[in-house]
Amino acid sequence: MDASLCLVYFAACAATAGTIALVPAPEKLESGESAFIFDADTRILFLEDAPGGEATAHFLAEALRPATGYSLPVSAGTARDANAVLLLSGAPELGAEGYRLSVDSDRVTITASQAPGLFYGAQTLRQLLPVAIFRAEPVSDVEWTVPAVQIADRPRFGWRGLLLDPARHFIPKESVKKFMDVMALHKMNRLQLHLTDDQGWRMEIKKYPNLTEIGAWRAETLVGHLSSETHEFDGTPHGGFYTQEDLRELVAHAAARHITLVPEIEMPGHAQAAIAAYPELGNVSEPLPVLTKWGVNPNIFNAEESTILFLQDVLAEVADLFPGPHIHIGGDEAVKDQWKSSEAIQQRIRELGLEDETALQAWFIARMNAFLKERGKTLIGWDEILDGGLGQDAVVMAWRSVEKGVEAARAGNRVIMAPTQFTYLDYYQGKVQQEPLAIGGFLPLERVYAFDPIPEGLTAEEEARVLGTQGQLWSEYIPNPEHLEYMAFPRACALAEVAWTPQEQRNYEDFLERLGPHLARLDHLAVQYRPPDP
Ligand code: TNX
Repeated sequence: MDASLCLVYFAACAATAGTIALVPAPEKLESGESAFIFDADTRILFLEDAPGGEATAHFLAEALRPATGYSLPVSAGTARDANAVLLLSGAPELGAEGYRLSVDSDRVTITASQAPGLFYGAQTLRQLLPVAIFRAEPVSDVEWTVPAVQIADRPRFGWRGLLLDPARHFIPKESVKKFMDVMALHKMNRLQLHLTDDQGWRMEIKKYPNLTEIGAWRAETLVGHLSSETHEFDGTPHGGFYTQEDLRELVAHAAARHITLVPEIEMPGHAQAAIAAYPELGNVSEPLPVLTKWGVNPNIFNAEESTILFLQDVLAEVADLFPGPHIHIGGDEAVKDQWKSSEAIQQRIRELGLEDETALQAWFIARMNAFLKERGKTLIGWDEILDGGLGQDAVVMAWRSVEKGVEAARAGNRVIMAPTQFTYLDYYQGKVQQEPLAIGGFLPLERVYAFDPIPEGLTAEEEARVLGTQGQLWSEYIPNPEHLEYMAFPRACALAEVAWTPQEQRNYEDFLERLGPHLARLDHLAVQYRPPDP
């Protein structure tokens, strides 16, 4: 072969297959021969009926501006013009979140039947460009080439989630926003905010100001691991909370990225910060401080009618503020010691004609379920809410095991698979001696990738109840946003692919190959990820 032809051939390869590194991988991709090149005259056009077309067009123009230096004009198009990105309505067979993306030398066309699909098509387009597109500063020596492709894509699961825990260590709202930006790049669409726990209450509640005036602040924090022999404390107050105004800002930021926030208010356990603020919610007479260390804790809410009403008032403010359909009420690790020894609780159990403390917890959850239902919301809880019986309308987040999720699906409940074994991103991701202090466990990148949220042995009907999966970033040992990013990425990149890409198409070796260029994107976005092991 002529040497110059060979060069052309390799250059073409580099422009097409060689540079395509999409995370998560799409359902179908075919590479073509040519390429589209963005220049300062490229226009972004939404044809009138494109769902959410105007918003996505602006999002795309903004996303491309910093690195290219171009202010690409956005307008409502009428014709399929050349040198343009076209956003169109169509492809209903790909569902609400699916899209079609086609690139030739004249134009890029993204087609979707609903707004999320169009947005995900735009995210894919960003990843088809040279990785330098993710830089924050203008880059002059790059040609903004998009290889010719035909993509038809849609997610495997509708719930592609991550959990942030600002209760243990507060996370400033700007960091939550950056986190959402990176989530959206991975087509993740649910962000659970663990807003309350023993160590802090993080959401302003207008009716009960002490929740944040007192409950959002702890005197100091444990130094080192909870399991260390002698406990030392740092002597530094820690706290913070989101005002309702802050939360509205986060809701808007999420909505613009097709992310639904899932607020979590813990009950009846993990309640010490709330009890510190309003002692009548607890079971003991002595006052309690906001907790300064970690672990499972005996101080839980009582089950008086006044406490139920208090918590329903809180949920009413939560329901008003967060537009999403789901509210998480925790339900995990509610140690029953205080309920067993409390005369008032025992009296209550008899009054309600219940069998025991487990039945009382189930009754407690059922009260919240009924309340949320009246407000058009669906209750979610950790898998302990199955204990003692649960309404079929509640969604179960299986965390203790996949088996708990199977149990829930068989009981007729919808399930989100969030088991420690595959999705606890607070666990160690390498050798303990070589990693910063973590809670324990071991969850390397490969193991996250190996997760299949649909376990063996379910009927088709039960499988359909598995809504998806979620990664947890519990923050006992995650003191700041940089460390949060270190724990989250690249494991969340793997989880995004678990949640999005058809199971039969997933391949770890192939993922690792794409991860190389993908991490260059995260570098440009200043994400402090953990470099994968060589
Ligand atoms: C268990 S997961 C908890 C959290 C901790 C986490 C640490 C769950 C529902 N409860 O309170 O932060 O373990 O890995």
